[in-house]
Amino acid sequence: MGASRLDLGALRRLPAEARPLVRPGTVSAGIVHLGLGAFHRAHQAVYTEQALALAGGDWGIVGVAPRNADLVRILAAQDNLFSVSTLSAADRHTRVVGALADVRLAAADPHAVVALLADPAIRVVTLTVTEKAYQLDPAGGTLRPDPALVADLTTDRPPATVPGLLVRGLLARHAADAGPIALVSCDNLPANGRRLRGLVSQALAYAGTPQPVVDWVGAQVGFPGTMVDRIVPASTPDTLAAARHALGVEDLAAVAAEPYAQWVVENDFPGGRPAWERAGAVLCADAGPWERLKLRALNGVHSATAYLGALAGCETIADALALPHLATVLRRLLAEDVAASFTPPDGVDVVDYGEQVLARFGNPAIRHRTLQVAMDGSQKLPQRILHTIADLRAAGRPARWAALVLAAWIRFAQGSTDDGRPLPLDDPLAEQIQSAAAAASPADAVAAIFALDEIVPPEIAADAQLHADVTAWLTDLTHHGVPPTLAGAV
Ligand code: CS2
Repeated sequence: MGASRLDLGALRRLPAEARPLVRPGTVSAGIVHLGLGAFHRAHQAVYTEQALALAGGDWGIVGVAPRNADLVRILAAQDNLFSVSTLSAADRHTRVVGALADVRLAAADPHAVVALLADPAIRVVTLTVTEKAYQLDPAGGTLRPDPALVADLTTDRPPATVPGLLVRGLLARHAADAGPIALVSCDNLPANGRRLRGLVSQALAYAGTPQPVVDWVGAQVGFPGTMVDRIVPASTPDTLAAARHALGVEDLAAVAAEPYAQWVVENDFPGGRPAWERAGAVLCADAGPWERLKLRALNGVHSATAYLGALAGCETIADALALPHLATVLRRLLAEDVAASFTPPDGVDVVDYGEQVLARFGNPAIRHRTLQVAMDGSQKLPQRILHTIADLRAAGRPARWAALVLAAWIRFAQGSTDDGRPLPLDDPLAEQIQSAAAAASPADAVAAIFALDEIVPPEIAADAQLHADVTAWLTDLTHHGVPPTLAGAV
């Protein structure tokens, strides 16, 4: 017999420290969140629940999964409850979160989602839909409408894409005169608030939206930029087993995360917002410096670890960090390239921040798979590595270690580990990347990758020194594999 399920009835049997901070079902909804993945459940849902517990407000979350029918079914059966386990080498604790007021599946009922966006009670829409769901070209942020998005923007059929849902929702909100709202990207896009504003305005233009509606969006819709941070790997059967052990009931929507969390949010909420600052979020005028810090010094280093680690056959980020010389190379990437590429937020030392990042990556209780971090490189590397390179090169500086990360990605895209085992390329541009990376020589592969203008900005593509550096690394990786390449470099 399996354990009974987590639901409202099970709450009073939970250990006291595992119970939600707010009484589930008692807070009415003020937020719609798109993207019900592990990251949302362990980040914004936790901050929002704490803000509700400390400051109140009608800010329950309606969680909308674009496509994951199983997750919606599971959460509905659990009365919208799920648990977050916080894991470190020394400690683990598990708590049920009561911030979700309801859950919806956009694919099954897109009209209900559009209606929610037009509901005056909803004043904030947060998004964690991953980089590719924005359908923007990663190099420049230009809308790349696929046939599904074209249909969403030019016909009356039910919207099937994230930009389509947002635009239909805003049109309906304008028509209903439902008041101001903020759309808050919590994805790791560069200048995510500005990117989302650009997405909406390009999509409105594509749809031939009348000027008064465009003006209404300009005046009534906020697009605050954010920096979001918490390492939350995809849940596995082990995650669920650990939650069952801690709770005494089965939680099929359980997630596990590191102890660290950070959220920096621009304070542009024309319809109000939860008191997230009471839960430790930083509300500010410009999240840009924090976002650059995090994308370059955390995510860029994460991608470096993922590609080099996967090539060397490491399953997790923590295993990869233990490869000889990898931590030294990452420290040099941080100190010589990342730190030299931009001005960090006041009072932050990039090298110290990087040390903290490496300690977090080494958390042995978090089994974050290299292949998970490696996916969607085309959507991630511009803001994680290419911007670092572009800023260094514009200042006339070398970008030696960042060039290694690009070479590792190209080598990864060639499809096998150092010892010949297959590596999957999970990327919306997989076909183009694979055929570019398969060119006859390292120099040709680098040239073909640099020619992918959806990913690589023109100033990088034209940089002969960078081309030579990436080619030299790729040649080493190809002939010697990861460990000797790293050993020879430091
Ligand atoms: C990771 C991020 O999967 C990835 O690409 O780099 O999800 C990372 O764990 C988070 O951004 C940490 O805040």
